[in-house]
Amino acid sequence: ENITTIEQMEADNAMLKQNACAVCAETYDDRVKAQSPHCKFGEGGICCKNCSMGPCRITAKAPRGICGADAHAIAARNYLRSVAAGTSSHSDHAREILHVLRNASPEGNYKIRDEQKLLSLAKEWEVPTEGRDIYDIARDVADIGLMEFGKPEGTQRFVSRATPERQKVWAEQGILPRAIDREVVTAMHMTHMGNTADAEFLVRQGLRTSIANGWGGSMLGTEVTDILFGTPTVRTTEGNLGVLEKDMVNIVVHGHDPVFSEMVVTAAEVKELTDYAKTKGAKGINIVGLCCTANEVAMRHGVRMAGNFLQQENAILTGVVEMMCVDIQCIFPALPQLAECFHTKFVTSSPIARIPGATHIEFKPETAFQQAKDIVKMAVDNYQNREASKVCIPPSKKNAVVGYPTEQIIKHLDGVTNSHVDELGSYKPAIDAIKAGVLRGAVAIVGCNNPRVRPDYSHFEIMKELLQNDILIVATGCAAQVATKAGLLNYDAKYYCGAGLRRVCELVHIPPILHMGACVDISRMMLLATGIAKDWGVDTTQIPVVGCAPEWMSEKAVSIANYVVSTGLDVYLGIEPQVSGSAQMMELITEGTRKITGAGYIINTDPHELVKNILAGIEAKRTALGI
Ligand code: NFS
Ligand code: SF4
Repeated sequence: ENITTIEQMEADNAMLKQNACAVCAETYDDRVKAQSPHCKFGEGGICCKNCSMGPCRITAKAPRGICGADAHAIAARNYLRSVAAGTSSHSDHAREILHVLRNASPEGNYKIRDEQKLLSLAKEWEVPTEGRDIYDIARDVADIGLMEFGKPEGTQRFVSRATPERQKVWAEQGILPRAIDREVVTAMHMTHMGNTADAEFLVRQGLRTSIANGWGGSMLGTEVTDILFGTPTVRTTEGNLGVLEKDMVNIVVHGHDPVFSEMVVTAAEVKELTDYAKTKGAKGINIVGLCCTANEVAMRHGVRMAGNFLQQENAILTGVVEMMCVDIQCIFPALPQLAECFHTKFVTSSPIARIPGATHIEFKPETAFQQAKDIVKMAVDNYQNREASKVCIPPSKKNAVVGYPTEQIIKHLDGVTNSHVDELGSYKPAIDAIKAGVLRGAVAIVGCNNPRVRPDYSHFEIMKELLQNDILIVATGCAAQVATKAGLLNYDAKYYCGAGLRRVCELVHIPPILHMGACVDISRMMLLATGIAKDWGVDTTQIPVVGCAPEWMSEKAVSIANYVVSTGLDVYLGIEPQVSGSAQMMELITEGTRKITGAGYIINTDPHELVKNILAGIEAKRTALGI
């Protein structure tokens, strides 16, 4: 069996837990116990502290807050605030990168690596390119991109990339997003004490705010990251904690912003530093990634992936991490304290994510390369402090093939021997396979892992069953890393597929789970679904393609789920959104949005049941299309 089972992964975790106990370190599972049972009001979304007359909690005896807001208003307001926070996170991340693009120069630390992508975006935005310096064009493009955050009028530019039917739906429903900041601010305003109390309108603003993410901030983030650091291509790498090396200086980059991690990766390749590591008795420098940053650097450099969200403490618990350096998002504030139990240096780099106990080195684009070299040197200097008695590296790791943005997928489809010349550059070969039933459909599996359920298990079970049922999977974020750890992200995984999917994998030479990147790259998935729908001649809501987040946890995920629904794709959730204290909200997110966008959530905390729901949903789409 060329697969790592969940039981094996759990055995690794147990081994590391012993290491934690040996040094009296606390880990997330201890805190899960301390936090259980969770507060029912919070779980149901019916605690409001939006003003200081409260906090107000809704019970049978007290069905309204002091101002009179009911469970529906409170749950909907809290939910909208999550969408706003999630949209802010992805979009602020994108804005930082746009500033880097704006200041890129041939002599500076950041250069343009994908001129083609820059030129096509310039063309899309009608920026003159003829005879102009590429860096001047970049500045103009960046300025337009930055205006998407605060332009006084008009709607998001990337909306025009959606199917014509989608654009019409968004316009008719009044959910076309204006400037990104405007939608977030409107969401915050609407949820202020004494404003909207009608849940439906809060849900509508949630959709609009999320489109400003998926078809705004996130899409900008992905585009500009590709322009600066290169559009990803297919690469082979490895994943799981076994990528940490006993006799090398191990540096873990963790977070989301490639502006930071790209530089650290580049610095670790500098000969002067690798030589320096050797003078310290190490065989070299081993850079590995964690969480979405892992996806970013794996797709562009083949950097190996140490693991996903709930493995961040485990990485430190191996005792061989000389340094964990982080930028933004999904970073446990528990890490500096945990690092203190070992020799590990914990470095924060962003003013957005300051954590007590960390060494803070504020990363600046102007000095980035030098700073990255200093950071790497600091890690090398720390190698001698490693304590042999605390070392425990689980050997598990798997090969993985990563790097399938839409451009790569199209390229593979073009390679299908029997495709006609007029079908080049299109999704027609994939559509034909779906129409013929060789493929039943596709599922985008995304999101985090979450101790509310058996971590990684839901992902794993859902992926295996979908593959057996001839469903192609595209994956991003921490979900993609479950596939990596399991060994499902390589060509051999075709042996776990149904006959149809296996044939497609062989014909097109792809693994059955396509790694599309970080969570910010779920925008790529929206373009993939849109491309398929356009080439099919239908709207996105009609194609047998859906989204699934089996173990999501973050507010970013709430925003994502909303924009996927806005795009017309159903979203299957394995964790219940925190609105169950309101029957109206439960109805709105599962059924109500269908009347607005044609899609909604299907929620089931049992992964096997959720798979059944997905398969039924895909078959229903097929039937409606008459295939
Ligand atoms: Ni997505 Fe990436 Fe992972 Fe979840 Fe966090 S790393 S942006 S939010 S935990 S998938
Ligand atoms: Fe209570 Fe209303 Fe204030 Fe919320 S806004 S805390 S429900 S009084």
